[in-house]
Amino acid sequence: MKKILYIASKNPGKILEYKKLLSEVNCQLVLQPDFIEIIESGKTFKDNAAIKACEVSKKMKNYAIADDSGLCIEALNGKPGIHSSRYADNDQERIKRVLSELEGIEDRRAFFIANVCVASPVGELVLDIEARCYGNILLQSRGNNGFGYDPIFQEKNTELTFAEMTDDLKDKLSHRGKAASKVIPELIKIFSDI
Ligand code: ITT
Repeated sequence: MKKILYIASKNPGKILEYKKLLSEVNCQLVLQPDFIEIIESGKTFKDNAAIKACEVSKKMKNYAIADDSGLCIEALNGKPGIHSSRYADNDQERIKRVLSELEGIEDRRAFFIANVCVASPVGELVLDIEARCYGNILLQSRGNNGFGYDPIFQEKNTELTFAEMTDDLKDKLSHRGKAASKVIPELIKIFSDI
């Protein structure tokens, strides 16, 4: 029987991406049970990713993977940053808030960041990887794929928004995809030993 890896997340967009990204790891992916409520009390992406992975792994007595991610906008001094998921009530409102805060501002540089953590069945942090993807915030949304701020984030090299990319292209270029590509070889080792 395959060993279990919990995805410590309640974000459907992220979960979908992890199911695809982690398909080559020989494990059974299980979602974080609803009863686990985690307070993201950290001051950094790393703190929050570690809190999520460690709490779920300890409670479920299995390996767990979590990410804390967000959009950092230069002209807004890094906001929404670690508050990206709490910037307004839903994705549409969050996009509206960012666009209104950037109204009249020429410098649209931004990056997405993901801190991915894996914790062991006793709640010990075993992996911690950070990755970024650079781009610009558009004046209005473009594209229908993805989740969160994807429609307003234009990736620097392709000039496509994440919402205009195929899943495969987003996985190759995104903060989460880049972090996952570093985590996967380690996970393959962990899950081949047990
Ligand atoms: P979990 O903690 O349960 O995983 P969450 O949505 O609260 O879900 P975070 O605290 O890490 O997760 O917040 C990340 C937010 O940053 C997310 O809700 C989006 O608004 C935004 N975000 C992160 N990665 C993104 C991506 O690939 N595309 C668009 N928006 C993204």
